This record gives sequence, C-alpha cells and structure tokens, in this order.
Amino acid sequence: MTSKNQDLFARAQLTTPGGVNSPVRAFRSVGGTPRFITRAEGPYFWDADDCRYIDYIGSWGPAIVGHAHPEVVKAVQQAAARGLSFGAPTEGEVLMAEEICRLVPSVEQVRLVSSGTEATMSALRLARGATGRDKIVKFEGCYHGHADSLLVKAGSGLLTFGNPTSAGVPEDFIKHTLVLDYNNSRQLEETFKSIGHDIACVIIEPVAGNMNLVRASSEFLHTLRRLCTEYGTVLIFDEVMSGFRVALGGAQALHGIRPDLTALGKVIGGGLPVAAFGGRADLMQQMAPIGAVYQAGTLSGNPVAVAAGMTTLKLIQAPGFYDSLGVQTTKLVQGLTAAAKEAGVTFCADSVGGMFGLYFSATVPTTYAEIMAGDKDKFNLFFHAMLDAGVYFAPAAFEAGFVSAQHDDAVIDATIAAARTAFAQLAG
Ligand code: KE4
Repeated sequence: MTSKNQDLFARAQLTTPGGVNSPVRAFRSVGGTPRFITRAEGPYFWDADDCRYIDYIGSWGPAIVGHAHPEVVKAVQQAAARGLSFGAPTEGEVLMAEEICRLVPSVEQVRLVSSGTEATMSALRLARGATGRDKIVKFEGCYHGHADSLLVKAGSGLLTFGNPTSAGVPEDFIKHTLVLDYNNSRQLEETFKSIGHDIACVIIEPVAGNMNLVRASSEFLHTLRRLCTEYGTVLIFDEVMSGFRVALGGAQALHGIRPDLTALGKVIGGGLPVAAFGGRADLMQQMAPIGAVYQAGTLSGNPVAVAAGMTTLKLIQAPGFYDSLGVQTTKLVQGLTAAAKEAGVTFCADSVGGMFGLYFSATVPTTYAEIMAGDKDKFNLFFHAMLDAGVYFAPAAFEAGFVSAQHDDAVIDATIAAARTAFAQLAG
C-alpha cells in the first residue's frame, strides 16, 4: 500500500514541476518521497501519514519561536479578522519599520517586501542606481534568492542540483556578476585593486547557510568592509537567514560591522511573507517614490504577515532567548559529534546561535571547496536513517539546520539517541 505522501507526490507532479513549489522540497538531492506536512506545533510537524517528526528546518528559519506559537496564531487571527490586505499603508508597517531600525542600528530606513529574493534584488538595484556602476560581487556557495543577476554559481537548490548556473539567465545578465571565493581575503584585495572603482556592490551572507553553514571569518568581513569603504562600493549583508537567527542584531552585531544595506526575511515574517531591505538613509532616500530607483509590491507590508512578524520579534526579545537558543543548538551539535565519534564515523558539526551545520568531513569547512569535498552519500544515508527515526533534517547536504525555542532537552536528547543508531548503521 502506498503512503499518502507518495499518493500526494504522484498527484502533485501532474500539475506542478517536480511536485513542489520550491525545488529543495522535492528530496531530489537525498532521494525518496517528500513528506507532505499537515500540521505543526512547537518543535514538531506531522506528515500526511500522521507520522511525527522533530523538525530542524523550521520553514528554513522563520519558525524560531516554534510552530503555531499561540501568541503568533492569535495575532494572525485578529489581524485577519480586520481584513487581509488593503494596498494602502497601515500603522503595523510603521511599527515594524521602527522595530527593525531599533534592533538593527545600521538600518536607518527600511522598505518591507514579500520575499528574500525581492529584498536582495531591490538592494542590488539600489546599489547600482546609487553608484551608477554595473558590476556586482557575490561569493561561490552563497545564495541570495533567484533574481537573474544573482543566480550565478548560487548555493542552495542550484548547488544541490549540481547546476551552478541556472538556464534561462542571458549571458548579458550575468556578465557584470563576479563570483569570488568565500573567506579569501587575498583574492578580494586583488579584485578591488584591479576593478574596485567599477564595483557597485558586494553582497554576502555574513554567516553562509546555503552551502551548508560556513562562518565568514571576522578578518574577511572586516577586510570586505574596509575595501568597500575605500572604493565607494555598497556593502550588502544578506541576513535573510542570519538576521535574528544568529543573534538579535544578526551577524553584523556579532562582528561589529556596519554594512551599507541589509536584506532581511524569514524570522521577521514569523512564517508569513515578510522580508525587507534597508540601511543608510542617504541610499534608501533614492528609492521611489522620492528617488529614482523603482521597486514596488502589491502585498508589501501585508498587515496579517506583519502581525505574525511583529509578534515573533516581540517573543525573541524575551530575556535570555538567544542564550537559551544557543545552548540548545550547541547541545545538539556536541551530542551529534559525540555520537558519531562513538560509532567511528567521520563527522563534525558547527553552530552559530540557532542555526547549525552537519558535515561528513574531518574538520569544519571554511570554504566552498571544503564543503564540496564532504561525503554527500554519507549525509544522504544519515538523512534517511534519521527521517525513518522521526527526525527531519534539511533534505540536502548543502543546507543549514535550524533550532527553535521549543527544542528543549527532551527533544535534543531524542535526536541524539536516534543519531547514535543512525551512525552505528553508517559504520556497520
Ligand atoms: P526567498 O526568496 O526564498 O524568501 O529568500 C531567498 C534567500 C535570500 N537570501 C538568503 C540568505 C536565503 O537563505 C534565501 C532563501 N533560503 C532558502 C534556504 N536555502 C529558502 C528555501 C527554499 O529555497 O525553498
């Protein structure tokens, strides 16, 4: 008898490419049948066969306070009862803009949009409009959403599919996009020395989460900041994933670096579509309707989505929220590392705040090349062993994982117990 997941997946593929609305969900990197989720609560979600999983995706970051948090659900219900969307400004958008500017000091002005792709695409356009330059720099393994000029050797889904450059992106659209090596300061210096005055912006994930988790070294980020300042290049921190995930003020707070623009998403929507881009007021003032750089969105600042985001932003400011999130995430990665060592499996793990990386390699990778040298087949075997045990990690070796405030000791201990068995199977 087929499972309901299999039936749904077969049906889905008749009407939707790959049967999914975002490629990574299709399990093509790990194989097997995607789980169709019916409900979620706290650290758990359930699939169409009513199997329960400990969820380490958290909707790829947004579910930081846990799924279906009563206060978030109530705020959404109350907002929805007042109307879903008006296409006109609301007080909620003012409150959210003020909150983002207060929590992320480098953001002096901010524009709300509906996805991380919109946020980075708009920040890029602003940087080009403000500088009058065309060239942009990104880093191999970093993913910034699917805007054409950024879909070049992207990480995330594309890397997972081993398809470093998307079809359908004209050569003309990417000829201004330079892809450098993450954590390579020497290459950065050389590049700026040769074409620095032609570079409109550099966009970076200050904690990379789309080639798996890879930390940018503080030296690398400070070099980047120095060079952008020296050459009048706009420094864009893509904190769609790391913002409010690695710390309340994002990775920029951890490194004490003030980017010129920041892209945000995920957590600020609490699971509903809210993203944002913002930064120096002199740059943001160049945005329509007061400036020459155009950007717009029917559902930008949507009142129901903003209600979910504002409630989430309130909850993450509870005393000790990030201390506890960091402790739980550290317990997870240390427990997994110990379990792998007991079984004699080559494995290591790392975490920053509430996000983590799992690596089937001897040392924690610091570059894209080191990530690619990891044992992807071992990851896939581990993924399925854990899935069968009711633990849902990212269905791809090149993704980060996420812990919520609801992943308590019992949840972490259950995960590690399942991992002991999974690692023993791998070693066998
Ligand atoms: P969205 O357009 O998917 O909302 O955001 C794009 C984006 C931009 N910047 C960073 C740093 C991101 O991580 C993302 C999206 N992250 C992926 C996770 N690998 C979303 C999951 C998916 O593509 O389904």
